[in-house]
Amino acid sequence: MADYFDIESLLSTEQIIVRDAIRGFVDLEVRPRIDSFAQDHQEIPNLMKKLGEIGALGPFIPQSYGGAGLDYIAYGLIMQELEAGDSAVRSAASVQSSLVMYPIYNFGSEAQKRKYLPALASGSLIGAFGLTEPNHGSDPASMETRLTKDGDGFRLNGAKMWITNAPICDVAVVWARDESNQVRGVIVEREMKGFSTPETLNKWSLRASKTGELVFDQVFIPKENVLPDVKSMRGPLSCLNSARYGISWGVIGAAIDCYEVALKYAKERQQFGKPIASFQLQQKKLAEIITEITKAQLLSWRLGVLKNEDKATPQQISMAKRNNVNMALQVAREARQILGAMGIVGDYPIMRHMMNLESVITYEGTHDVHLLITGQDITGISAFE
Ligand code: TGC
Ligand code: FAD
Repeated sequence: MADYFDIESLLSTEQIIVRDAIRGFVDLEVRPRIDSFAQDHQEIPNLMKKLGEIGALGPFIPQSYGGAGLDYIAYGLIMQELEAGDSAVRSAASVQSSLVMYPIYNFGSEAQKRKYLPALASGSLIGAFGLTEPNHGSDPASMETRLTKDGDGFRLNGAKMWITNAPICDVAVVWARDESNQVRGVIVEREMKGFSTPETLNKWSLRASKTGELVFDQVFIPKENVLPDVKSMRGPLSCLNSARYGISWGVIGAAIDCYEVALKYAKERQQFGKPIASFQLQQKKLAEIITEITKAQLLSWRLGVLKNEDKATPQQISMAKRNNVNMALQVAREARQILGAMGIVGDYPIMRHMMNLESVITYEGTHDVHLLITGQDITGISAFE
């Protein structure tokens, strides 16, 4: 994979071994068939179990709970390799790891950790994360989903929308306001009465990932399924920090895939009796692409070092997510042009990456929201209030 500034020499042997193992998995299990699954609007069969087998689920969770006990740079590299295959594959791993396992590990009881984490790490349980609602996307603090006391437990009412893996999830970590208006996290299980998960169809993006709603109609939640250790927006927003960090790495994989395909094509495709790579306009595109990829790699690597030292701020993570996703989307657009008409067909991955990245630039905080987070950080004035 493209590595213009020799980032590899900054990696440990363990990080390289992990990266290469995931790369091998993507070459074998994703690249040969992802186009047909995406065209058919289907996820790769048994994807979560396969991701569990290669240690891609909850890699930063300690081994005692079924995780791999890896550091955050290794987690980033896993996301990079998976997203080089398809953003849907990275999405599956990042939701399971950062949005389902992370909150159970950080805010759950010992019993919840023992019950759910090993099964989520192996992929025998599929998790979903419910924060966004039909009326509240960028402003999740205004959520309407409610948790009210009922005997020895609670009743959950409301709906979440645009939820990755909702139609196929076994469990969902769902955020709701309780009667004291505090934000609580609950673990909803598939078989709970009153819980349904209608699928959202006709997407032009992330077609190899299932998306849907989580609907709660008087769902009884036993008190054992409430996360005990968080009672504010800090809960869901901390999960987002972990997922956004992974996305900042993941999209580099998608961008490199587009770049490598475009570079090879430009050297082979002849027009006016010469390879199109010999034309200055095409060289400008390719040179700018590798420059932007390199800047993004350095940003994510440095963020990973800070994260391993527990020093990465949410605002730094926002900057990296925003910059790198936008970079990857621009790279995909430029790379697709280098392929001319060939760029629009599924024989090449670029158009699929481009369409996926339109979701990635929207979810986990939109491009605009992350800019405003930086704006707030540097001015001390919130544009949200
Ligand atoms: P604000 O008043 O600033 O803060 C409320 C409380 O939260 C704390 N906090 C954070 N804690 C940890 N990490 C962060 N990044 C945090 N940001 C804020 C804050 O300290 C405070 O704590 P406390 O204890 O004092 O109460 O919050 P706000 O309501 O004004 O919102 C700020 C804003 C707009 C930045 C936030 O709402 C936001 O990030 N909105 C974007 C929503 C979003 O990203 N949704 C993502 C949904 S999940 C998803 O998209 C999954 S896609 C998965 C896939 O397929 O890969
Ligand atoms: P809105 O918040 O309505 O925003 C619309 C536009 O207004 C955007 O351009 C936005 O930047 C802009 N805007 C909003 N507020 C401001 C402001 N203050 N200043 C300036 N501009 C503003 N959510 C989950 O909880 N779990 C999931 O698993 C999940 N998976 C997803 C999978 C896919 C494929 C997609 C597309 C989304 C997913 N989401 C998930 C939801 C995602 O997080 C939201 O779509 C996102 O947070 C934006 O919310 P919204 O779509 O309601 O847009």
